[in-house]
Amino acid sequence: ATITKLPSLSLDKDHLITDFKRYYAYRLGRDENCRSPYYAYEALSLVISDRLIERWKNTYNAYRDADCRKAYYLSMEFLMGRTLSNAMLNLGVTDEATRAMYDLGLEIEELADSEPDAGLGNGGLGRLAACFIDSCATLQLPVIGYGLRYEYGMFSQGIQNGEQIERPDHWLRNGNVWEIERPEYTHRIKFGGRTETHIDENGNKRTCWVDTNDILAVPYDTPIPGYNNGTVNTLRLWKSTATEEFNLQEFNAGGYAEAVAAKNTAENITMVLYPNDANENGKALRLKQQYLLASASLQDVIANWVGRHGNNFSDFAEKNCFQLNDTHPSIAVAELMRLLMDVHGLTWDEAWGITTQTMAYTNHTLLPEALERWSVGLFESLLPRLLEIIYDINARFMAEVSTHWPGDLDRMRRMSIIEEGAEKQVRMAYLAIVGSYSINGVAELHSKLLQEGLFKDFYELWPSKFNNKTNGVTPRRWLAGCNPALAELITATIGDAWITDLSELQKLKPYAEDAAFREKWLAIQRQNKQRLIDYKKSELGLELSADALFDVQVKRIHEYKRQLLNVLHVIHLYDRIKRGDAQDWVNRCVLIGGKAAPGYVMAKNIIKFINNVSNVINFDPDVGNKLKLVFLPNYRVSAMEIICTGADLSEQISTAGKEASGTGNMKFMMNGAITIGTLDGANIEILEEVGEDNFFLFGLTEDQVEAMKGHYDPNAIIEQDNDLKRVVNLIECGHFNLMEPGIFDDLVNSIKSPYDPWMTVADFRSYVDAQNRAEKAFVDTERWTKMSILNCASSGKFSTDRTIGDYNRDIWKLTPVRIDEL
Ligand code: DL6
Repeated sequence: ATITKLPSLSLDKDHLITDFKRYYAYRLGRDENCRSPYYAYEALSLVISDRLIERWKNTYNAYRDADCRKAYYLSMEFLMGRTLSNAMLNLGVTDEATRAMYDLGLEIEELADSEPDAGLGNGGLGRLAACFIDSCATLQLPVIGYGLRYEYGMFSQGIQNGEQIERPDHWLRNGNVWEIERPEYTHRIKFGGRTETHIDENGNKRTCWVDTNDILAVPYDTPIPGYNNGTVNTLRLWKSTATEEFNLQEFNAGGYAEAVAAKNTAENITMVLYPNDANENGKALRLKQQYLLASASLQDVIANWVGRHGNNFSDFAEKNCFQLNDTHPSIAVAELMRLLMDVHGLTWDEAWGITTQTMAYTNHTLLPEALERWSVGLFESLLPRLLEIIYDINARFMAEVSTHWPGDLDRMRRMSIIEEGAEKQVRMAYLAIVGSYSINGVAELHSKLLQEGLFKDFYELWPSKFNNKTNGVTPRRWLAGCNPALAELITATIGDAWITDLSELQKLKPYAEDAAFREKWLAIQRQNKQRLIDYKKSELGLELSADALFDVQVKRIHEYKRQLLNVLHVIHLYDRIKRGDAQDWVNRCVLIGGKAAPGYVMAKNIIKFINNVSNVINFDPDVGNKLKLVFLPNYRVSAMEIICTGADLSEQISTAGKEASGTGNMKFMMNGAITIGTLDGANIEILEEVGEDNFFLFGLTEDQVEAMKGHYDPNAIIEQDNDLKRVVNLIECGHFNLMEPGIFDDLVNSIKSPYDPWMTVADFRSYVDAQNRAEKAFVDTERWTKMSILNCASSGKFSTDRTIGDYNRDIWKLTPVRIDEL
């Protein structure tokens, strides 16, 4: 105890300066000749990190002393973005640190800007995990995040000749000041080999998994501070490494190169994040990643348990629960069974009882192609013991189905965890459902559609397992942090309770009628638009005007998200200008950003299309300032922090029934942008909160989309709509690819196909009408500002504090642990 007992570190400016200087000069070995802000960023981060670490220790001790129930959030992705600004905000030290840096002649924004994004995720699902752990810490809930420490995060996107190019994101190149390696908590992970059964000393049949190729999972911990509350939770990310004996064996046999190669094979597992958000990856390496996450995390929790309770697991389910973030970590169901039975000697029934009382599953997509399935052959060679357990789970489950629906073979076939066919597959989502006590979707409509469609059979069997947990975003990063000017105005008007209770924003509603308040609001929105323009100016070589309507769509590029519909509207506006139909014109700047999965040809084509259309429009003298189309390259968390504050109109235009929830929609709303959107995902709940007068609604409903299948006739729709006909004609006649004939043929054919699942053409007319309504509202600045204030004021529901409160009330049932502030 004495070697770690230290006086607590001060948060005041002078102490920050002293510590900063020490780190800068000694730890980093820099002096005044160093011009790079990066080292100043590192030095300040070390100063802040010290202050987090002492609270971290405190929190750890408090959880240990309380012997409290804990939840573990298992996720293949944690899209954290940058850490420094958020850590300072939550620690309540932003002002002192800003002044400290100022006294040293440094600008804190410049420092913060030199931090690389931790891009360990694809998009919504990974960012949700990051928002969740912020809220858990703020609500003082004992929740640990478990994930993978990818050496390379989400690729960095470049644009060459209008096309996406992918560059590796070696985000750890300069180290990572926020993490602490904890080799003492390393776990061994088995792959390959075979199983053996024998009878133990009590006469019970035991299975051993032998002759395996093992690797090690080494944890790296990152502190996750709550907002001004002394709590610092843990995000534990696993890195794979080779075992010592593996290297030695090869080495002693004279195979130095082989030993190094073996090390590489082991380290490859956590080398790179798979950049697909809506498609299964199907690669052995991906299955290895999933298993490594599940096994290392479960072993970690069990080791902790055994350290306190020995091999007595009778209270384990009372004290622990695991939330599976999507289907990716669902192998955890079988792995918990294996660990409890094979390693800790429990019977099947005991182990199954614990598993099904501790596992909870969140589904994040209705797209069947995104649900993980693994071939039985691959499973057999990589994880033979796990396959046996899955077969056993399935056999018992099939018996239950058959008791419930005697003789219904078709239903058994539909519900089986093992899909029969030329190549048998393991349906991982079904494994998660069978092994979990709770199954949730991420918005009302999504949860309903899971119950009525994708998981209908399971819902009929276990209706009480199913529930909804509408997503959110953390208001610390997505309002207080990214929009300091607006945050200050809000706090000056209604106090600062909104930062931890976002429903407080309601109190802004009356101020929508206050002209002086509106003026301040508008001035900030304008300033933020200018910040967005300046942020992109150097990259784009284009002058944008803050007077224009900023119409923004940023998200992964996918056909279901319908960036194409957006571009069809842009071309329609261009066509109007060219035809001289531009009376009462509203200048508009359309910004689109997002990454395409590297193997998704159509999505990459959409990026090329956006860039080609933008090249034609932006440099046409007839168009001038009336219309601009800009592709924002390399969309990521830190970019969104600027983009979402500078948008007027938020494009949420997916085909109804396809977007599980969306969370970008919430970030825009929170920052006062107004949504133009379909009745899809969380848009529906946004509309409910803000009301139809403050939302531009359009498009088919999910029911109508379903009903139209089989007699959808896009060519007839095009034929009957002159505006649309001209738009399609412009594309077909090669107006946007004069020097590159034919490159957009597939794209046009896709929207003209009666089998187009996204029904882009069907929503064109009502989209254009909604856009016209948006323009009318925008030119009436007073009305628009009122709408903007009311959007922000109505966004309280979309805080992850509310979401996590719901998870905790219905699924986790944890008791908050108060931590004494230092
Ligand atoms: O729940 C977070 C996020 C939702 O907001 C998005 O609507 C949803 O697409 C996303 N899901 C995924 C998983 N795969 N797909 N598609 O990223 O989750």
